[in-house]
Amino acid sequence: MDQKIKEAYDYAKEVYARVGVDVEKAVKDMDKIVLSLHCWQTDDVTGFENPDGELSGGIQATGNYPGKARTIEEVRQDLVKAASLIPGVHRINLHEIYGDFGGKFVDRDEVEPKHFESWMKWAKENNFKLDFNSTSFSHPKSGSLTLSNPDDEIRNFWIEHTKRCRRIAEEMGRYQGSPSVMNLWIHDGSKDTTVNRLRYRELLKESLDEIYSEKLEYVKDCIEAKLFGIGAESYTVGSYDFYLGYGAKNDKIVTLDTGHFHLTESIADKISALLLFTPEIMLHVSRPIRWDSDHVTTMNDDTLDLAKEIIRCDALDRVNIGLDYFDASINRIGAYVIGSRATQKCFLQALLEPTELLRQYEANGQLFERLATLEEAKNMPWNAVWDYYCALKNVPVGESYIKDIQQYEIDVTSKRQ
Ligand code: RNT
Ligand code: ZN
Repeated sequence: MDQKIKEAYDYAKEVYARVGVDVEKAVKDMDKIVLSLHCWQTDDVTGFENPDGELSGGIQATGNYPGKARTIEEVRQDLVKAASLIPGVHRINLHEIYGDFGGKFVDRDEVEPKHFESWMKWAKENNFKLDFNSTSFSHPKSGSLTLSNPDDEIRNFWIEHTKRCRRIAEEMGRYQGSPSVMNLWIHDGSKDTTVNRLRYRELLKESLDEIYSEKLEYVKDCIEAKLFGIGAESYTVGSYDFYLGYGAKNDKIVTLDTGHFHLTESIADKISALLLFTPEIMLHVSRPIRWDSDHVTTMNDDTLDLAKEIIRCDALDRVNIGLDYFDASINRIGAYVIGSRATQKCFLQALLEPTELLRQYEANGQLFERLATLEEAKNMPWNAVWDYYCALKNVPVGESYIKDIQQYEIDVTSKRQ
């Protein structure tokens, strides 16, 4: 390892020891920060069911940066490249539309574990574990209501789809010897004043009851709420209150997508409340700009606060960390690497927080001392620890990954026309 990196790390250990922080332990604990990399940043949420179709369901990838992945091989190649620039061992999060359908049209109510066999093998070979998502959007039957649709034919179609997705996740979990996190997000909602709010929510509740009636072993079921979508501004059937209630009552994991709340709402503050009433937490770490715009995650205050709360609650073993953004305006591999490393940096700072000292101050009513320590902690040399961690894991230190991505663009993605 570069001598300068080691020296800076040793100095950081001294600084942190003064406030009672064990830097070596923090570095070890970084291995518990397992990210679930969302496959959909590779190709702007297109998938392989209908590669020429339009993205629907109130979400949109904006931008036209060249070089998006067009095939399953390209998606995998890009994921492997991105992962090689992110320290640690991580998971891959698939959507149903990314199945290996062999060029044939497989409808959502026909999908089977066999369509994900090649993914499972690939993941094992590349030391990834897989997570999964049912896909309600970008389909002729998506409309504005799926699992909450009063039309039985459509509702049953989506129930069947979601049940099948849970079975696929079960197969993944069994195969990899680690439960697969199976996330359910549907876009159901409406653009303008809705007068039958209760009815659609009743229907969604009934659909979920039916979907979850099948007991599985290797699946962690998650339900993801949202505030609104494009074209569904007035009413979202699966609102936060709805899923929080459902999750608390039925022992389901509530997914917190950091773009799915009012912009002044603190997602960090939800952690300690959810932990008391739901089994685990799933995160979709994102960056909303003015709305749920799915910008690339950066090391901002929101993400830092979220990471700190998780560490302060000692909840790493109950929190699943997924990323969720899709920026089509910049190099997509770069987008993964920036967002993943930013999330890791936030968790590293959280692990280096002098929490014990802060708690003592708080308990003693020494609030000046608490605030002063929080402020000083911001400029303690956590970045020296980050460089050391990257060097230790044999990934590029600092901004040096930029040239790797530029080279990959020259060699690989720029040739995709
Ligand atoms: C949409 C949700 C959802 C999707 C993915 C593609 O607002 O955040 O998680 O981003 O399922
Ligand atoms: Zn999400």
